[in-house]
Amino acid sequence: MDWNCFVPVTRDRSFLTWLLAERVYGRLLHQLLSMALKEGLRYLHGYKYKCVLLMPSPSCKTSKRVLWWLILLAAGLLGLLLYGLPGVRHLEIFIPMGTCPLAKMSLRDNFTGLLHLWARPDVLTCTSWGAPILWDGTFDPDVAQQEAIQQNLTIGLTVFAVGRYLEKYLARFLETAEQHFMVGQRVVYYVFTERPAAVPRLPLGPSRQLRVERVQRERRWQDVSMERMRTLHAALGGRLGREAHFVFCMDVDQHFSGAFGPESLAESVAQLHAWHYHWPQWLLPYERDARSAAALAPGEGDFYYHAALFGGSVEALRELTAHCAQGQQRDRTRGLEARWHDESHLNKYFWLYKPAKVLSPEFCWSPEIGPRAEIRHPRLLWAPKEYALVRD
Ligand code: UD2
Repeated sequence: MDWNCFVPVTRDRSFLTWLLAERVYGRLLHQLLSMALKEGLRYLHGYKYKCVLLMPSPSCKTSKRVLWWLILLAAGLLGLLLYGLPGVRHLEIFIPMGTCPLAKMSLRDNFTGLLHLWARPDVLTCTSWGAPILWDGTFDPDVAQQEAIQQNLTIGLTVFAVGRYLEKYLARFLETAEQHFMVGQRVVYYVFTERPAAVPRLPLGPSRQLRVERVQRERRWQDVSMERMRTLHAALGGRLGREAHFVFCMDVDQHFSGAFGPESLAESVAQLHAWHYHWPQWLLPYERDARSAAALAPGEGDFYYHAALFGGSVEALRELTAHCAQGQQRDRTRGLEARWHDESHLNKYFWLYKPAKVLSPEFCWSPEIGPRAEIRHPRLLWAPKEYALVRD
């Protein structure tokens, strides 16, 4: 059984397993919630006595802050309990993302030139190692467009559509990529599937090509997802690597909704996961089993990155895919499988080898979360997850 953002997700269809998970989960949350409430009431009582009835002192300020944290904690736990209510989930926007210490300094980007990191004081616009986090308003898309044309680039976009994912998602993914992905640039799509004949032949814009590569169909969806690393590694060492300068690797169950241009290019590019970008590090769903090659120890990890979108130069991606494929293979020989499969290995890789550019969740947003003021211009949207329909 897997856990998706604290919600147990059964991969098998056993009702008993599901029921057990529901009970364990429910009990755990119930205990946490009552602990938070009890602590909160105790504090409230002490606070009222000390700071309202007696003389207010400087320690009252601290108490007030602790009280607020407890209220937020209780509300957060309640949010988890009522996970289905998007309104409750919005409380997480009160968890601060931190501010960019470089915001007043000039951070330059190969494609956009000077970045306006201070233009978005509401969000974190750079990492601790000095990489930009791209949010709408921090870059000039026209400058990036001109720079990419001058460099005469070819940009690859890879996507896997195996089994029912092909009929369900591929056409919309490609149609919308034609409207929004690297418009005005030379693009080569690489579709990996076990049924090349079923790939829709769409009319493509000038300087845009579609190549279809046959892959073997793995029996388990987890293996389809993980095998992508090995297949991509081979493809990057072959024709894809020869014809593209930069490549993006994406999941197929999403569609473009806004301009996704060369401002997103860099030596290595990681995507902040829409469901986790406000969460504190200790809550992030990294692989924690120390025996796994994907494991991150407590205290490790910068952000939680999304495997539905990563990219970079051909050389950088060759290294990334080799690292992840080797990690997955090592786990397999030990009888292990990382919690979030290829995504766990990707997160380990980006912890060890920091990405040169990070894309904000605006670049890959889940509409299920609902609208947020800080998500001004979503460029890629997740399709609703219909696992029962597309997975075996
Ligand atoms: C999450 C990640 C995904 C990957 C996966 C691993 C999201 C949006 N994505 O996806 O990047 O890390 O977890 O657990 O959270 N595919 C097929 N046929 C299959 C199975 C998968 O073509 O039978 C391809 C397809 O491109 C799909 C991708 O693999 O989009 C990832 O699989 P998924 O979307 O079912 O996994 P999901 O949504 O849990």
